Amino acid sequence: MPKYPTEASSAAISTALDSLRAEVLRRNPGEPEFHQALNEVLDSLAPLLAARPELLDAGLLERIVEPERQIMFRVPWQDDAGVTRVNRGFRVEFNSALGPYKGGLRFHPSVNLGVVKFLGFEQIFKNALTGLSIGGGKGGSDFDPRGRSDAEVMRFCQSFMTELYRHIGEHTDVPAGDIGVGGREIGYLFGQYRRITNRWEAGVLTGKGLGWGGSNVRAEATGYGNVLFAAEMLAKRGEDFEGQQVVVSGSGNVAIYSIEKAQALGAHVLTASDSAGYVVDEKGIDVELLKEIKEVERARISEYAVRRGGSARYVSGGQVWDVPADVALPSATQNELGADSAATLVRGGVKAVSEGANMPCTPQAVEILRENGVAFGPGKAANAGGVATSALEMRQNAARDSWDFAEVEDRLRTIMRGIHDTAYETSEKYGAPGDYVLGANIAGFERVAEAMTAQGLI
Ligand code: NDP
Ligand code: 2IT
Repeated sequence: MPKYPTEASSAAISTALDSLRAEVLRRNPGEPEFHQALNEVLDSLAPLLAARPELLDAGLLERIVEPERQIMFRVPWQDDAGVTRVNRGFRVEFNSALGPYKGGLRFHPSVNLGVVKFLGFEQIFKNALTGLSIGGGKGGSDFDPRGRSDAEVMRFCQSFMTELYRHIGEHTDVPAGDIGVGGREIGYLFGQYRRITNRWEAGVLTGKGLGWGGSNVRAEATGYGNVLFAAEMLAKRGEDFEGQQVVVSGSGNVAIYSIEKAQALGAHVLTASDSAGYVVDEKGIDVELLKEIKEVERARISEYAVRRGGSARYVSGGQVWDVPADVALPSATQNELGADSAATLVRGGVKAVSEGANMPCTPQAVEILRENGVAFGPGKAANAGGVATSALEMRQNAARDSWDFAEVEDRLRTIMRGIHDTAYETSEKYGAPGDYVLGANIAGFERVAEAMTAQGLI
């Protein structure tokens, strides 16, 4: 049984955590997303540190908040008019105690070092929670793929990989997709890696095409996994997805496959969105139409309402959280669901919120959901199905094998149930049953901390 903090030890722990926060702020100025992600983890750790004070030794906390390596590089490329463009590329190799650095690449104009560090930091604990052998990293660029031709995206990817290739490898660092990086981009990146290195090294990237080393279910995995996680949270309350009204934000990879899986479980999914607005469809989102518009045509979500006719309407601006629902699945981007939206969801009777995106709920929103007894699945647990399936892709690549859809989905289901149960049981053990934020942070942290301790001062 854990020892609970005495007055004195709890004071010592909060002093240690506060001075760490101050030091991280001082050394990493102007990186609000990184500070936010860091605070969320540190806010959860006091009960663990009280029970296991040895985790405060050997500078463990100081090491865990400092990336092992941060790479920033120039990415020059030529647009279709022959004009030279210059973007910035990033790869933050945060922690490799559990395995090669693993995490996606994001191409979006909002990407900067602080955003990549927030995502890389989250990824450490997310990857630990999967129980698989993957460290944490993240990368990307402030390149904006929107409105760029296929040829421009290819030239950009080739230039990006011309620097990145020297830092990655199947045993070193294994990137994948994230916002703005899907199957098309992974294809161009893999092609350039292969060309430069003269190696057919499948395990260097995940999210590859099914015909050349990709895994079944990887495209679906994050959305499917998030819905499976939410289903586990609902089951704890004696409920399931059948007949539930669901709101989903975003209309990219995670949103589309969250909608598909929620519908397969009998839910009525009302919304999808992009950065310009959202659609509400009283008949339920037509996921095949959504895929056609977003995956094939790469058009805007407003187009969905035009094509769908009567049952759907487009709301320019505004947010899906204004639509009353039983379950909310934020699946677009960080800090897209704030305090006002959380209060609106609570007024609408929401029972569960599960984060398909990384850190989509602000800390104030999470607090409101918690105060109102809403089941809340934090991204590092709820959206871990994507990276877990990436690890399954690496496993198939290493064995030069390929598993069928049902087998990979079965494994994904088992992994998501395991993540849910680990987070839940940890929350119980530390006196906060059902607090998945606390449970996920402690369980993820503990696994990384034990590996780092065992491996000595590195
Ligand atoms: P996509 O690029 O496929 O889709 C992103 C969606 O989010 C689009 O609808 C996009 O709209 C919207 N969006 C992006 N940025 C903003 C913004 N600043 N404001 C409003 N809307 C925005 O990305 P994914 O679906 O892959 O990723 C979505 C989220 O899920 C991210 O937080 C990502 O980190 C997370 N995630 C992804 C995983 C994966 O395997 N892909 C795994 C785990 C988490 P628009 O087109 O208008 O920009
Ligand atoms: O945020 C994430 O977990 C991802 N973008 C997926 C990372 C991966 O390596 O599959």
